[in-house]
Amino acid sequence: MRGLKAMLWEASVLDPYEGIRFHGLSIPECQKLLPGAPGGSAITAESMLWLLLTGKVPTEAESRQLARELAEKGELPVYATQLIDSLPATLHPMTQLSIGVAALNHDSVFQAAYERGMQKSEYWAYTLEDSLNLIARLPALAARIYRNVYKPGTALPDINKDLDLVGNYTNLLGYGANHDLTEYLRLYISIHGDHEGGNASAHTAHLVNSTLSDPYISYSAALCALAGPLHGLANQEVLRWQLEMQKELGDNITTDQIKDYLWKTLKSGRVVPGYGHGVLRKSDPRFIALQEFCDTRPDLLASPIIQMVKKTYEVAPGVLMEHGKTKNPYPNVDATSGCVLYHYGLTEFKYYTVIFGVSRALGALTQLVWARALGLPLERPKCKNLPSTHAHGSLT
Ligand code: FCX
Repeated sequence: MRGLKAMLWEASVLDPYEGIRFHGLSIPECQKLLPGAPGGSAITAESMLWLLLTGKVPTEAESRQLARELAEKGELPVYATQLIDSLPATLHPMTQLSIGVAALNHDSVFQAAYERGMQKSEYWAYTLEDSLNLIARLPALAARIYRNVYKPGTALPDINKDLDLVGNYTNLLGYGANHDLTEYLRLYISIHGDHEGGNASAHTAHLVNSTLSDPYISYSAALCALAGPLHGLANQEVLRWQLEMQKELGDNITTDQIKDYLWKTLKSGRVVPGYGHGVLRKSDPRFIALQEFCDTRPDLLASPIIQMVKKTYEVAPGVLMEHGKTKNPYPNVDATSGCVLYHYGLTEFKYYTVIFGVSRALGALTQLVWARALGLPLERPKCKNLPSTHAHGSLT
């Protein structure tokens, strides 16, 4: 279905050469226009959520009002904490997130209203309420998973009503005192929020919700798509791959050594994680924005893992072009996103896609609201059959 326009998506457009635009705004334009948190300059999740949902740039006051509203709804119900605490710490954090999000449909107002017999014209309003409630609860859910898997026995703070969503999330993860990491996560979460509707996670939410499944179970399904290594799990895979390279070749690695390592990866039949894309045909502007974040901070510039990302970027496109398979030899956002987290001490890379999952909710859920407001139908594409499967016994 590549290139076949088969979905309606209100909030963003992905151009192969320009990259993502959110309601017409490029990432640098969003960085200029969308309000940050008090004491910070990175785009807040609330500002991006407002833009995605309404098509308008919020004022600072509007963004803060939304932050307060989300913080007030942010605590997890007891049944959800008990469920998450009962899961084995060895279960992948993405599976735990998908389970937790699905379970929150216990409180779905959409499902309750559907049972009462609501009108079709009311679908969007209940979808909106469920979506905002879910986005509000994601930091507490995602942080509880992190605590259970990596820091068992430590206390989780309450939600601070004066903080924005990402401020609370970083605080709950135990990194609230690290201003740079909080700002990085604000940028990360806002620019990962939406990437047009055809990506596997957003598309899954759209498909499942078209059956009138509520937003919780629709987004839980989307998280299962995000958990695949060709999609969101790539940010975990990039770090694993970079660390393996570092272990084999040391810190002062040369670009020639990286070239050899890239060929070794390709010749073993593996993909180079963080490179290539289904739509993009140039370096991902999200990758560029995260690199620019690194360029303004001396500690990140001096970090061996960030230097390795930069050196890899110098040679990987050439190697991938020579290899000749991928249509896009340039980096996508995953080529750098996890490495910055690693530098800041958030080293548990199996957790990284959970952060992506907190973010992608902004786009995937707001577009469910529009799909229901516009009365989009049940999605049911026609299939092409293989003639041979109709013949009796042809598959034996
Ligand atoms: N390394 C090696 N081979 C690659 C490659 C890479 N980074 N990217 C693409 N190829 C190969 C494909 O595997 C395919 O090989 P095949 O003909 O033997 O099946 C061929 O090149 C053509 O693929 P192409 O059309 O360019 O890419 P697709 O749309 O099929 O796939 C992804 C796009 C992103 C899945 C692919 O580039 C890839 O596997 N990249 C590495 C994983 C990754 O970084 N994923 C994250 C993507 C994104 F940012 C996100 O969703 O988060």
